[in-house]
Amino acid sequence: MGEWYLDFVDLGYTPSADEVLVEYYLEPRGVSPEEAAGRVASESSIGTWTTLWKLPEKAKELMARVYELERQGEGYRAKIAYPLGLWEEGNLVQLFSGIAGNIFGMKAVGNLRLEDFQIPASYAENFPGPGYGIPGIRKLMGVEGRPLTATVPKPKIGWNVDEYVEIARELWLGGIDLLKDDENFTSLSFNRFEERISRIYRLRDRVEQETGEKKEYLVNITAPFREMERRAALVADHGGGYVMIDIVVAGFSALQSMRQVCGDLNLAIHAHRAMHAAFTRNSRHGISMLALAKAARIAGVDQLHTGTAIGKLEARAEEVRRINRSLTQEWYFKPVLPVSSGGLHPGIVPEIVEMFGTELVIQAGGGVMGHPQGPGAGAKALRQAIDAAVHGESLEERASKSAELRAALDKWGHLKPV
Ligand code: CAP
Ligand code: MG
Repeated sequence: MGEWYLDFVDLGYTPSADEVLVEYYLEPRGVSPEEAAGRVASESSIGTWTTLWKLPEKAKELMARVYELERQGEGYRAKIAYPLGLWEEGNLVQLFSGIAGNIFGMKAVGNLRLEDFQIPASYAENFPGPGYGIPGIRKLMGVEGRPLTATVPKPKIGWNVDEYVEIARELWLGGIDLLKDDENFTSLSFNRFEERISRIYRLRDRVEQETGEKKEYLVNITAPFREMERRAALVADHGGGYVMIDIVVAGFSALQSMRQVCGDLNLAIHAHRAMHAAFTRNSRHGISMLALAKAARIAGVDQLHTGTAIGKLEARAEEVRRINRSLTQEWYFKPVLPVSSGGLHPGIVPEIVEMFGTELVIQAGGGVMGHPQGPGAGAKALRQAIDAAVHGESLEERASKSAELRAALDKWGHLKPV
């Protein structure tokens, strides 16, 4: 049949220290596991469906190689080594065009998932990584020993600027560190970006003076690239410290460019991952959140949503812990601060701290804005719950001294939203 896929399989091969190593889960369809893995290696490196008239010497050096193939569940775990020469220096977009491109559509695999990848130092050195990282964020906010708190003024869209500013004032005075726009809230007819940030940052400066605490705004600048560039400059002009970018919908190209823009403007990047579950959720097909988290750290975000395991959105605790470790453990780049968000409220804060520790941002939108006594009380209840969790005090014990926490527990108890 003139095929050469098995030329990309060498199960006795030991990868060199200078190769990109990728782990896939795959389910062969109509071909042997070796051929299915060989097709993945071929299509993601130099090959196509047939042998060719001529193969330049360079191409032979750049062939990817399947070096491990083991049964796993309904399919196989394949490990593939990619020579460094395949990859353009500093171009994360091109890396994913290769290791996460055409291969997902191949007929020879019924399912295919990119589970994890490793890069050599010679590849990593071409990327800036996070500008702030956890140490920079902790220094910026002046907060140690507890999770940072964030709140989205829910409903996620609908407040005008006056209303948004008033809610922000109550949240910040109630003890929330980071005001956060929602992922789909950018600049709308009734709440334009320019007016909102001008008013919010003036308020922020007043509240900082009033409380003596650092306050910041995770302002959503997600838009076409040139507009993101303009919005980031406006944020910097107003003395902002962060921007928020929906990194999946924006894409790696925009993210890498915005990392340069934000580096020049000294802005931290809060990465929202809206749309990730379109490809991370299915354990047999797509791209793992672990791989997306590593890519985000390489691209240089400072904070990244990674899930709660007990909130309203799908994720297993061990998987979230593994993702958080991939963000914070020693690597080529500064550590990235995980963000736990999605269905959180004061009644389940101790479990979040128990599972994920305090090197974290805890975002509660509905869990603060749904407090019966309003945003300020909701903010206080969240901080009271965090303080109790950090100091090993039970919520009930703390609630006996904190009316706002009592009211939150009366409404939600220890409910795990679904
Ligand atoms: C949470 C949230 C976040 C999700 C994103 C929302 O609001 O603002 O976008 O946490 O999911 O819009 O649902 P609530 P993840 O606090 O009201 O649930 O963090 O898993 O990426
Ligand atoms: Mg949201």
